[in-house]
Amino acid sequence: MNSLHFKSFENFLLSSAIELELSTVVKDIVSACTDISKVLSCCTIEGLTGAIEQQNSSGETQKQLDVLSNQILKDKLCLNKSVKYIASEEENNVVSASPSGKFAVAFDPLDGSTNIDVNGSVGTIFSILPALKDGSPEASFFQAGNQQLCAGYILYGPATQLVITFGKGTYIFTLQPDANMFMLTENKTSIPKETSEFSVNMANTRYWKREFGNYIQHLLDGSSGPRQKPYNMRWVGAMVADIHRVICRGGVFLYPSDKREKLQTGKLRLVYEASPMALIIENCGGSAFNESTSLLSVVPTSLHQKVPVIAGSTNEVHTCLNYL
Ligand code: P6P
Repeated sequence: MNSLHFKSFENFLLSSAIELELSTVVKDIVSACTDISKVLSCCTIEGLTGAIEQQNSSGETQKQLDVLSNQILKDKLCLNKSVKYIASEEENNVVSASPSGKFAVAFDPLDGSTNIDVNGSVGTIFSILPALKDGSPEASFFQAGNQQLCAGYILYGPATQLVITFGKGTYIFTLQPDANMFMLTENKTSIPKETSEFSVNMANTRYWKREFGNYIQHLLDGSSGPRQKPYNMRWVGAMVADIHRVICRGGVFLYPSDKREKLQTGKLRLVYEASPMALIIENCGGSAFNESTSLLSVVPTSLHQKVPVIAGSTNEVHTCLNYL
């Protein structure tokens, strides 16, 4: 079936009766990410790979493309009168845009950017919250994930895909580069409740709590162990790519808290990574928890706060939580 049979993202927004101002913000994010996709496709030729001599708010060395992707999104959103605040992994503080704006937008502009130098998959993760009329700029981002109006990611892989939810199902669109349009290729996707595939960085085994280590060991024991079936493992090293696989074919994505000084509450950031991913996953029948609570009910207390993430096929998520 050729792409003419697929509904475009524009038509999807119109037919879903998404509120007009929210639509303009989402379209600006998608437009900026289409520009990022073009930059990534020729970054090696343009000499844009590699790191720069500065760190982001989490103390991670920034890549040139982290900074450039952040700038593309910021420039676009600061021109949108409906955007009041912007939060980004690459910005220490909240950026104030239009004082009369209705929305607060948070994003990780280039998640998994260490994959760039090896032409691996990377992505942009975004979250849209109602901007609060009163309080500090940060206060608009200190809302639980279940207050999000929209969450999504763009996966820059063999195909560039947009995965998005407005709270009524999760939809997958694929970029048709010639037409510069995203076409609906998966309507109301659904994550299988059971899985035989887990996603974790096994190199961190020595840092895990005993209970989490037991959970993983029983997956590795396979048919001869208490789980009584074989498990497979995948780890791309970019949350967007690993979560996308979980959304497409099931699985459980695991980044627990560990004994390392900076990772005692996990590695992934709540506001612009875990919360949007949790809304996306819960809207296609999956589950997303820290090590005890639904991630959508966790209220951020700092902009770059980190959380553990146990997310994906519901039954496997709850089995893992029972170990913890
Ligand atoms: P590790 C990328 O740096 C990231 O924030 C996520 O996208 C990814 O899932 C995780 O960190 C990878 O962490 O410890 O395997 O390098």
